[in-house]
Amino acid sequence: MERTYIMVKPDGVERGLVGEIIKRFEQRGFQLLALQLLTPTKELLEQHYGDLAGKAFFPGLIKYMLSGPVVGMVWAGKQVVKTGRVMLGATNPLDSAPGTIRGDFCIDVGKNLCHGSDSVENAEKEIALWFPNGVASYTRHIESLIYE
Ligand code: 3AN
Repeated sequence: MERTYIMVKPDGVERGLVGEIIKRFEQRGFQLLALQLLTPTKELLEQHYGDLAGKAFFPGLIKYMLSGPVVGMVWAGKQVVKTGRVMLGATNPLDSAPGTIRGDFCIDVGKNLCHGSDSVENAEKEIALWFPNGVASYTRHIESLIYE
């Protein structure tokens, strides 16, 4: 089953939106495989955002992400990478549709609450980076209520 890495950023944790974000993925029918609260190191964030290193906003992004703990999660399900990003909304919350997490809860791109992997390949890389001890799988007994 496809997996994705979803992360509630420091603003989302401080604002008490962790439960709301988990709720949306649970309600949709995706399966929670891993969950952790941690304050990331600069090195971990520089690896995670490696492809943005040349951007003018990069130092500000790292500072923001170091401002407090984040909640990292692995979710599994059919097309969870693509659907997860639809559920988060556009990167710039001003372009995020109402009904999406960003479209419902934030305004500025530099405080956009959450992260979701942008491809299946990057999802697996991010899961390995944030959960270096591995992620277990388990059988759910409700699959027939969610998938045809
Ligand atoms: P996404 O998080 O939607 O995959 P990316 O990978 O382009 O978007 O950007 C990663 C993060 O960098 C965003 N979530 C946001 O926090 C920050 N970011 C992206 N673009 C900007 C920007 N123009 N100004 C400030 N921060 C930005």
